Parts: sequence; structure tokens; C-alpha cells
Amino acid sequence: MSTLTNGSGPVPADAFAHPSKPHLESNGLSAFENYKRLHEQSIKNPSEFWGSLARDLLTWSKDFDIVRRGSLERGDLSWFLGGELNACYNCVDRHAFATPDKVALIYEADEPEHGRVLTYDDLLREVCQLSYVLKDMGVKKGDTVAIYMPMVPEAIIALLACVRIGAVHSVIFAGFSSDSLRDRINDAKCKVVLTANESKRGGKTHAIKHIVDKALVECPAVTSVLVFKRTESEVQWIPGRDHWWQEAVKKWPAYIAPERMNAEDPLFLLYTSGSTGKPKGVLHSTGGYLVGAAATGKYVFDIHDSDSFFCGGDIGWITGHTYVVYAPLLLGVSTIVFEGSPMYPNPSRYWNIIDKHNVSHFYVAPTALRLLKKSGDQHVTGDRAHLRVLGSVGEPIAPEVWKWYFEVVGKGQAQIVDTYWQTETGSHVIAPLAGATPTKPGAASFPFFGIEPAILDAATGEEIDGANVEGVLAFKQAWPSMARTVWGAHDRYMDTYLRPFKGYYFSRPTQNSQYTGDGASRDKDGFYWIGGRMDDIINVSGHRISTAEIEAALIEDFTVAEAAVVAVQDEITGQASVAFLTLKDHRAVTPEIRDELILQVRRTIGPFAAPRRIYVVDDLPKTRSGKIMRRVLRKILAGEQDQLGDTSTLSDPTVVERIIAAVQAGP
Ligand code: 6R9
Repeated sequence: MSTLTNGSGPVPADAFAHPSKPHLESNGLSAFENYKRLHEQSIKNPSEFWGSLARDLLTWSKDFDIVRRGSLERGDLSWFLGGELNACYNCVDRHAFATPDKVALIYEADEPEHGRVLTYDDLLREVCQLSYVLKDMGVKKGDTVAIYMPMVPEAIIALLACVRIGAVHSVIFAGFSSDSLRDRINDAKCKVVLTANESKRGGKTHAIKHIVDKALVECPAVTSVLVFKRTESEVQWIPGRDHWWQEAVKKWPAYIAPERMNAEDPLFLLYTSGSTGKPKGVLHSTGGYLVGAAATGKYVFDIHDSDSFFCGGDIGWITGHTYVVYAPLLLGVSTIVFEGSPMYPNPSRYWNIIDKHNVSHFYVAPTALRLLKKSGDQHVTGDRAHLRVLGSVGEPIAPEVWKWYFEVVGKGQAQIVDTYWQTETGSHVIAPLAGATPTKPGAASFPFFGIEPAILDAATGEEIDGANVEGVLAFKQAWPSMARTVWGAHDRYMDTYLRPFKGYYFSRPTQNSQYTGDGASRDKDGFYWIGGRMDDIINVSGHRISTAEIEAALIEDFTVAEAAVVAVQDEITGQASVAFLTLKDHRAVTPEIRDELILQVRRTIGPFAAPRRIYVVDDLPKTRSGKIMRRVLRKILAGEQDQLGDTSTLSDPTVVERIIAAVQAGP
């Protein structure tokens, strides 16, 4: 099938080419029938379900005694108690023993044609040598190690070396400021920092060691810094504290035994920032997180042995943790480590990588897709015959972008999986299962195994049953890969996720603490649609409309590249919508385009939704994982540009000034 032929009806999952059968197709039942059956079992009997999956997907050095303890009410959940395992052993050793020559990491450097390939055998050796270096620096089981690195294989080796020796990794995105880095290092009391002299991305170099040096002025506990030499540039050096990576690893042998860890031992911390207050160190534990990563890799992405997995997310983001590193390596397949940017040296970069390495799975955020769609279809070259699954993550994907992904990128041959999850959920919670679940453009579709979504009335906390309903998204049952706590602030964890609605996990995102939670709706066929955060609902004269819907309508217009819609107060209608847009090819806005856009919203949603004002800007304020920070737009519109809150997560902080100027100049 090459186009979306059946209008708004779901695209059947069995329409896609598959080298072998999807994992779920068995017992004479279709994969989707099997999903429904297994999902029901997983909800009715979670211990039996997760217990057998955990034994099936992971290698335990000691089997667990109890699958699950505790409750959402009390916030004391623990999984696979008594079980012992090592994350690195599961990601590396067992494959290095069985298939040593199989490719584990495919490094695509910023410069095309540069890079290297590591087999599972290579990976084991390099991880072991680094493990020795860390031990030599005094890192012990339970210590937290800070990792501030570009997307090079050594970054993945760093994560694996930490967990091999029982240390907890805390990756800090290597684009964060020295202040953000300092706060995160100090919060987790890190003594060792792993970094590079410089990073390269999109043809530019960044002096990241310099940022580390600045941060460490106020991090008294740090005793050692290991510096990967990525470029030839000289850097400031503190003898005794700083060590070159390449020299240090050479001193150590090729094997060190993995540490035996308890299933509930911490695996990593990942900080998410809020608009106010301290960053939160979301803590994931070993057994539960690994089960979630492996299970979603196997069933959502339907990963098979011969697959090559390409996730474009940085390891500074949860997506990079779970789907660049843990899921593909746990399942023993090849994973692409891409250092560059989708636009460098030209907008064909992703598609070239996919063709060059016979990639079977590609996974990226809608922000990148919008950028590439805007650049024009002529860049989407190549045959991509091996591509089976195209994933989307991080924000709602507008139906227009979904269709472009499906038709232009995937040529109608690959299944789109729009995966909804959070740093705190550890792995996918609502997502289609490739090869099994029918899809609709823009819907995250159905819950993963063991996940029981609930749509709640935000005001009363009552659950809203049935079809065609909307509200805030919560979850009624615990699952293995949910975060266990916020580091050193368990009460904050309880207040944020478990106390707002007793007995439920509440989908409150930490990226931006002003948000109250993710809004979702369930349609007549039981599909879940993630409609943006609840305070992104606008109430115009009593009509409740999500800004995401207005944005989707605007993006349908061929001139629009990106859209962000926010609410402003209005004397007559209560609230009204205001749109910020970027246009394709940096086109200038004309009165005709403006009228056409307003008409477009009136036509697709209704006159009340039409933006009161439209500002055309050159870029929108986005976090590094591509989430549009609507808070910044709201504050600017309210004339409160001195109260923007924490903007350290913006990928380009200079857009703020330009947007302020655009607003002052008038629509
Ligand atoms: C994985 C990740 C979590 C927040 C989440 C939601 C938004 C993520 C989405 C999505 C709609 C999707 N989000 N995936 N919204 N559809 N498929 O992004 O984690 O950085 O913690 O952000 O992202 O608002 O609550 P994180």
C-alpha cells in the first residue's frame, strides 16, 4: 500500500512488509488479537505476566522471589525483589559470548563518511577498560558519575561502564550551561565527571570541557575528570584532576567481572528541569527499567535479531537512554550513534544514514520531522527498502506531519508508531505495536502491556469512562519501569505524581512545572489521543479547544512550517488564541496568507478557534528535545518578559529576543 486510502479509518498493521512474522503473531491469532488477549492478562494478573516476561527477556544471576510489592497510594513500589542481575552483562556480555562479531554500535560522526563500527566483542573490551579507569578514580558501587558528552560511542561505553561496576550514571545533556551542570553534579554528589575536550555538531565545534571547568569551580566534591579527545584542540588542564580518556583506558585489561546488583538498585538518574525550583533527579532502578526497555523494544518496535535501530535522540534525553542504548543492546541488535544534526551537511543526512546502514527502525521527534518537511521533499532521496518502522516521540505529531512521514519518508511501506511516554515512565506507555496495531494519523493508539490508562476530570478527579471523552491522563496500575523516586526528594515525587489523584500515577511532566498534566482523549474505537498538556486547553466563549488542534489545522496549510498556539485573556470571549508561526522557505507573510490561515482554522475547527492574532517569526522557543516552550510565548504576550523562568533548556535562547521584537512590532 502506498497511500492512506481509507480516509480517516485506521491503517491496518498487516499492510506492511515484514521479513519474518511480528513477534505477536502466533497461535493462529492475528497479532492484534494477541495484543488484546495479552493486554487483558497483563492487567488482570500483572505479577504472572511481568514475571514471565522478565525471565524471558533478561538474564538474572539470581532469580527473583517476588514480582511486585507496594502500591501507587503509598508510593513504595518495588519489582523483582531478591533478583540479581547486571545491566551491562545483559546489554553486552551475553551477546559478546553468543555473537561476538555482530555489530553493536554504528557511529556516524558529524562529518559524513567518518565514524566507526564496534562489534559486541569490541564493546565488551572497551567497556571493561573504562570500568577499570572508573574504579581507579575511586568510583564505588552506588556512587553517581556525571556524564557530559557528545554523541560518540564513548558516551554509550560510559553508561555501560558505570552500570557494570554498580555506579549510577547521571547524563547531563552537553548543551546545558555550566550553572545547570553544576547544580546537577552537586545534587547527586558526583565525584567523577566524564566529558570531551570539544563536541562537534552540525559542522560546529563547542568547547564543552571549558563549560565543565566553569561548573567545577563550584563543585568541591569532584576529584577526577576524564576527557575524551574528540578534536585536536588544546584545553585548559588541571593536573591531578584531569585525565585523557584515550591514555587512561590503555592501561587496563580487556575483562573485568560485572558487579552483582539487586533488581531495585538504582541504575541511573536523569534530571528534568522545571520553570522554578531545583532540577529533579528522576531515579530509575535496574530490574524494572530494563524489563520496560526490552519489552517495548521487542513489542512496540517489533525488533528482530537482524535489525538496525536508529534513534535520533541524544543520550541527554530519556529517549536516548532507553532507545539508543538500553532497548537495542538488551535485544542484541545494532544501534546507530549519530553525532550530527539532521540538516548537516544537507537535509538528506538522516535518509542517507538509513540507506547506508540498512536501517530497519527510525525514531525521532516531530520537531525534526517538521524541519525536514519544511526543507522540501526533494531531499528525501534513496529507496529505504529496509525501513519497517518509523517512530515519533516527544510531542503530539500533527496528522499532516504523520502523513508526510508515512507517505514521503516511509513510502507507505513502513508503519508509524507514535509513542507516548515520559522520563518518569522509563519506556513507552501508550503506543501502537508495530506489525500488530492499526494506526490513525496523530493517535498514540493503545496502552502497552500492564498499562491501564484512565482519563480523569481535572477538577473532581473522577474517572471518565466510555468513548469520545477527554480529560487528564493518569494510570491506574504500576508498571516495572516507572521511576522510583526523585533523588533525595521522595516527598516531591509523591506530591508530583502520586498524591494529586489517590491511587493513580498522574502524567505530570517535569520538563516544565507549570504544566498540570497531559491531556488525552479516547475515541469511539478506543484509541488514545494525546492532546497536549491540560493548560493548553483554550476556552473561547465556553468552547473548549486544545491548542494542539488549532496548531494541527494551521500546519495543514502548505505555507506553514511550525505553529505554536497559546491562550490570551479576552474581555468578550474569556480567552482567545494567538498563533506564532514559522513559514516554509522563510517566506514573508502577506495579508492574503494571513487571511487564508484564519480561514483554514475556521473551516477545520470552527470560527471560534480562529487565532485572534498571528505572529510570523523565524523560529519558535524549543527545548533541546524539541518541545515548544509555550510558557515563554505566554509570558511575552502578557508583557512579562522579565519573568520567563528557567530558559536554560532552550536550544537557542536568542530566539526569545527576536520573538519579543516581533510581538512589539505587532502582528
Ligand atoms: C519521552 C519524552 C514527556 C512529555 C509528556 C508529553 C510529551 C512525549 C509524546 C508526548 C504527545 C507523544 N510527549 N511523547 N506528547 N505524544 N507521543 O519525551 O520524555 O522529555 O520526559 O517528556 O512529552 O507531554 O508528558 P520527556
